[in-house]
Amino acid sequence: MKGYYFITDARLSLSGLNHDVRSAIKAGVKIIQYRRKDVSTILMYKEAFVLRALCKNAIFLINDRVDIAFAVNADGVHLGQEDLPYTIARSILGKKKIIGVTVHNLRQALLAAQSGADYLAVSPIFSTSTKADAGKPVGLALIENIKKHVSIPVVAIGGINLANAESVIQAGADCLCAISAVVTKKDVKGEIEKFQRLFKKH
Ligand code: TZP
Ligand code: MG
Repeated sequence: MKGYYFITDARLSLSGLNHDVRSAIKAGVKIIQYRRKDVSTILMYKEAFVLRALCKNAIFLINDRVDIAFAVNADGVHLGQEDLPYTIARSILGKKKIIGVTVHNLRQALLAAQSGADYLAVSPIFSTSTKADAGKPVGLALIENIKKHVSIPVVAIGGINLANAESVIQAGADCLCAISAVVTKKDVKGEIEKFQRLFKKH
């Protein structure tokens, strides 16, 4: 697990969810997360069902919702600190599914890793307006610190753009996600490729 990690954002998207996910796939992205807030369960299910089919050759994860992940046979789920506990999600989804956990400090990172999480998302690295309740920026130092203590992949998220992405990779992030820097642009594929090129240098 290395490179650019795509997360949908229907509110910020210029071209729509399906277009963005297709662009990410065309750019060669290997992990796609469907993240959708404040819509009905039926709409989430329908959108996720379509995206699942688009992401045949990519890892397809669902944000927050273990039920939707199960319903569309996603490859797994991504959980924040206020979502279902990791152990409960694991017991519902089974051993084979991927479960990622967002962490904001070393204590949460150690706990998630010990529990069996498949990867960690460290957030928000920098300040961001994409997620209203993202909390205070944790900075690059937390990536470095977590990488010293855990062996599972670390995804960096929050306020990442082309100007600071290099520093995120230097700090040890295995993957990075940049939402607004990508989905608000006309050429989503082209923007993702710029981030991917940064990983090729390492
Ligand atoms: N989780 C933590 S920060 C964030 C999410 C979903 C938003 C990241 O968006 P951006 O536009 O890349 O700062
Ligand atoms: Mg969540």
